[in-house]
Amino acid sequence: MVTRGFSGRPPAAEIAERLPPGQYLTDDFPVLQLGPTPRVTEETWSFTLRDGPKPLKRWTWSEFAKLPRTRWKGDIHCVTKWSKFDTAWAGVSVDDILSDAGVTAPTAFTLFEGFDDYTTNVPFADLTGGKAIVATSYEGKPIPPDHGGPARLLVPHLYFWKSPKWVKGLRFTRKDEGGFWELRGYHMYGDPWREQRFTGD
Ligand SMILES: Nc1nc2c(c(=O)[nH]1)N[C@H]1C(S)=C(S)[C@@H](COP(=O)(O)O)O[C@H]1N2
Ligand SMILES: [Mo]
Repeated sequence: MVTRGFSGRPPAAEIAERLPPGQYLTDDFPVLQLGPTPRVTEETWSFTLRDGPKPLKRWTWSEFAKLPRTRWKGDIHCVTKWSKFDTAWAGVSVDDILSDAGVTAPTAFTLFEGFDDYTTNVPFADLTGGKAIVATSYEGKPIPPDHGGPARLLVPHLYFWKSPKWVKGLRFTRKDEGGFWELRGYHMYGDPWREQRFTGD
């Protein structure tokens, strides 16, 4: 009989199949960020949807908590080459955020912002159909501050730098504008399966 044993690791063949090129599997959850963890609480957190500079709608924590919840469980892939399997998140899908605002996407491009002023761009097409959520829980508990709590974006089909921690807003942009890492040599799209790590990959 084949069991997963105590480590919870899938068999080697399955690991190989689920790992994008150049990645290795870790059971840890490394913390990677530009600066110190900003102090953001449920009281000070809010999320703002903008069209360029123009605010379309803003939610406080308690307003956000009333939106429909979406769960997602799956694998995440960091450009520094670690991947983690079967991570479980819950939050509000970008679809539900837009529909609560009564907004249809005004452009095809977006830029997300964190409370630490980190930014990253994601095409709007990559946010729809449940492909992206503003997560407020991890493994059934509030997200720890080091991993972006109280709320972080999760766009798990792209490298993890595309998932801003302490997320404070989504801004539609006229054209595809690079964020922090994209302006410093990282790929504008960041598909782990096509190994789009750096500009030109
Ligand atoms: N706000 C913010 N979000 C961020 C970052 C950051 O510096 N600030 N770093 C990114 C990078 S490069 C990675 S790999 C992941 C790491 O998330 P983790 O610390 O939860 O593993 O967060 C991403 N989101
Ligand atoms: Mo990263």
